[in-house]
Amino acid sequence: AAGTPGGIERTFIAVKLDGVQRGLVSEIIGRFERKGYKLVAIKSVVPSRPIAEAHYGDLRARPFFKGLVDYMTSGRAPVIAMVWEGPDVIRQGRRIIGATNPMDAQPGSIRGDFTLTVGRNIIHGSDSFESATFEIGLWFDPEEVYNWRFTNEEWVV
Ligand code: RTP
Repeated sequence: AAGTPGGIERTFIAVKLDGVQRGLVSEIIGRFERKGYKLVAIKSVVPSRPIAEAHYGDLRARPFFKGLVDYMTSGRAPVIAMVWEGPDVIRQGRRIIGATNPMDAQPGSIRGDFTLTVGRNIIHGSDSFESATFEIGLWFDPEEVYNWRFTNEEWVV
């Protein structure tokens, strides 16, 4: 059930513009696909200031907040916003991504393999059921999230 660890969940994952600039979109999507997760929404978007501020609302008091929002909204590249679905995808997604600070991110994780500094850590992933619900609703209209099923028959012919 939604919100039960180990149950089918949805999470909001975004390749940030530094990840787009570095050509890591397919690498990041590939890691979630190969793990077995299902891509139920994706779009390329330059977030408005209100969306970026709401997305990072819990960091409003932090000294890097304005710089972070300026960067996200700069339009130097879009953000690739996605919703991924599957068992435990919120916590597992955070493991696939790795720790926020690249010094703490394990090799084999996305940040461990590709990032050097916390301010350019290329990807975002929701950190709880509550933030996933909030972020999916913030970045996507309901009709942009498409419910589909894996099948290994119908596509062959
Ligand atoms: P995210 O939400 O992006 O997955 O990151 P997180 O939960 O692992 O980390 P959080 O503490 O929520 O920070 C959000 C994002 O803010 C930027 N940041 N910059 N310059 C700095 O010291 C600093 N600290 C954090 C990072 O882009 C981080 O992902």
